[in-house]
Amino acid sequence: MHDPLIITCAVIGAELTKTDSSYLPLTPDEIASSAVEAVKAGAHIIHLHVRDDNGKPSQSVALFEQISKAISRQCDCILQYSTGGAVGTPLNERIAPLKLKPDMATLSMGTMNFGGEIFENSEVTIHSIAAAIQDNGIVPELEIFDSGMLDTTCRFIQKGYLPDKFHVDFVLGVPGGMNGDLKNLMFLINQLKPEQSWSVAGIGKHQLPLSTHAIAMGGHVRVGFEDNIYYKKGELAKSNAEFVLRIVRLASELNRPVATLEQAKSTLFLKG
Ligand code: KMH
Ligand code: ZN
Repeated sequence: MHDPLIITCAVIGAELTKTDSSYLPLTPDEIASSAVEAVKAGAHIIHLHVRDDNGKPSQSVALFEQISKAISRQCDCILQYSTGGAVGTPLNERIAPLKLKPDMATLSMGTMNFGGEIFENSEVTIHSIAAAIQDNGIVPELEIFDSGMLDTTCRFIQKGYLPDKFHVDFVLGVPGGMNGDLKNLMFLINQLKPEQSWSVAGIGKHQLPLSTHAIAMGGHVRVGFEDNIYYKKGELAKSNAEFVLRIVRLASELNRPVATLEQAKSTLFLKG
């Protein structure tokens, strides 16, 4: 029997602009409203990046605070801050918003090519972010973009640098990481212990097939504009909520119950 399904919505990310899609939420109000709509559609976790006045990616503590408060005023959900930021964001900025003590924060487990750029996560960087997460009493979500990052995770746990109970998210399809082929997801989950909770974030066209397989196999799902802007080939999604609603419908068709917020918190090692 699988755990009830947890849905994450990654509402904007750091890379996309209005040139990619005019439907992207960029201002603080737009990001908060889009997140609230996604939660009302069924999302449990909001994976949060913020943008500044010019729509550029930012790790501003004030903006994270403003948007988090706006979301929390309007709905109950699990707030998960990005510590990845944008490619090239300095370490001190990546960890700065953690002092607001969100429920969760991401921890990317290795350096990689990220499109034409380099997403730097040396062991020193991973250590520093892991320490900041732990010091603020935040639950990490380990972001795995490639199989070696799972090996790094095991090494960090064995050395006691990370808790041995963790939730892992496979982000598949970033150019430079593992591609979104289902065989890659199978390879990764075959290395996990049976009780390990995992989710998958498929990039672009991989989002729908990987999400569907995750629902069927007992994993959890991340959708949203950060990873994919198309609802179907050639048709832009108009909102994050559309993606979430589709996952809720698929779960119902596949007889996978969707978690309550309390069930999601318990699966993710969050205190009620
Ligand atoms: N924007 C990417 C370079 C995370 O949120 O933790 C990194 C990223 C990962 O989005
Ligand atoms: Zn992100």
